[in-house]
Amino acid sequence: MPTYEATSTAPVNIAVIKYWGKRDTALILPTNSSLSVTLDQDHLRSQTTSRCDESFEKGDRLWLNGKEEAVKADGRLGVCIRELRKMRSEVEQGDEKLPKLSQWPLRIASYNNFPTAAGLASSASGLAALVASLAQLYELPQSPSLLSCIARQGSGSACRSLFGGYVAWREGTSSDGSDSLAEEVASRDHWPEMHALICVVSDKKKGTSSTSGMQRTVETSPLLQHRLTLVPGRMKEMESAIASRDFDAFAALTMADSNNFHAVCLDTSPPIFYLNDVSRALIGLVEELNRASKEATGHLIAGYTFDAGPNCVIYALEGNIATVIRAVQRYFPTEAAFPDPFGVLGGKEAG
Ligand code: 2P0
Repeated sequence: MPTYEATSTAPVNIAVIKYWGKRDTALILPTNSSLSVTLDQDHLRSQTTSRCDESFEKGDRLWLNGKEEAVKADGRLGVCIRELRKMRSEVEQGDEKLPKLSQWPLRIASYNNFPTAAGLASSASGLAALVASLAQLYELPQSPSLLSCIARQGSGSACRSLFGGYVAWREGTSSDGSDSLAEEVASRDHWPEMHALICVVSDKKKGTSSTSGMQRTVETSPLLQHRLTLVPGRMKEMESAIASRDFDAFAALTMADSNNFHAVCLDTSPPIFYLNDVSRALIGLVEELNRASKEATGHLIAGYTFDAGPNCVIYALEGNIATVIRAVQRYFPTEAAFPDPFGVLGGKEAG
C-alpha cells in the first residue's frame, strides 16, 4: 500500500499596506486590499505534513507544535479542509482509477521554526502551509491564487503567505469571495536588497486578537471610513514603488500606513492599544535615522511597521541594514536571539 503524505512550508509575511476589517466575517472578505512582503523561508516559516489513510480512525486530527488542537467542522480549519476535499473529490470524479483520498481521514502535524513565544503572527504561515500541504497531498491542479481563496478562509493574512516576494491581496467585489485572492506583484529576486529586521519588543500574547479587534473597528471607528478612501491610492503607489525599486516611496508609504492603521485602532471604541513605550521609542529612532540620512544623502534609510502588537519590523536595503541594526542595538541593547548575518551585533549569538 503506498503512503499518501505531503509536506509543505510557508513563510511569515509582513504587511506594508495593512488588512484591518472584514466586509464578510464568514467568508473573510476584507474591507480593503493589502500588500505584504514575504520573509525568507529559512528564517520564519511553518512546516506542515498531511497524511491520509483508509485505515485511520474516523475524524480528522491536527497537532500544532506537538499539541493536539480540535478540528471543528464549521471552524476555520474545518472549512479549509472541507474546501480542499471538495476540490480533490472533483479530481477523483474525473478519473475512476484515482484512490479516493477525499474520503479518508486526515492526520496533520504543523510546526513553526520560530518560537511561538516570540509574539510573531503564526496564523498566516500556519494556515498557508496547511493549505499548501493538502493541495500537494491531493495533487490539486488549482493555481496558487485559487488556493489563496481557501487559505483566506482560514485566516485573512494567510492568503498572502502562499507566495514569496511582494504580494497583493485584492479585496475583490464578488459576494462569494471568488475574486478576493492573493497574487505576486514582484518576486523576491526583483528587489533582493530588501531586508526586514524584526525587533521583538514583547513575547507576550496580544491583549486584543486581530479577529475581534478589526470587527470592533469596523463597527465603531469613523476614521476607518477615511482610511478606506486612502488605501486604493496607496496600493497603486506601493506597487509602483516596488516596480521601480524606489525605497524612499516604499518606506514612506509603509510608515504612513502603519501609523494610519494604529490611529484607526485608537479611534476604535473602546480603543485598542497595540504599541507600547518601546514601540514608540523605536519609531522615534527610525524617524531620527531618516532625518539624518535625508540631510546627508537626500534619501530615507529605513521604514518601520507594526502589526497587531508592539513588535517592530524595520525594512532597509542591504547597504543600510547594518547601520540600522547597530543603531537599534545601541539604544535597545539586548543579546542577539537570532543569527547575526551582518556581524554587527558584537554580542553572543544564541541562534
Ligand atoms: C495584516 N494584520 O495585513 C494585518 C495588519 C494585523 C495587522 O492580517 O481574522 O490574523 O484571521 O482574518 O489575518 C491579522 O489578521 O485576521 C492581520 P483574521 P488575521 O497583516
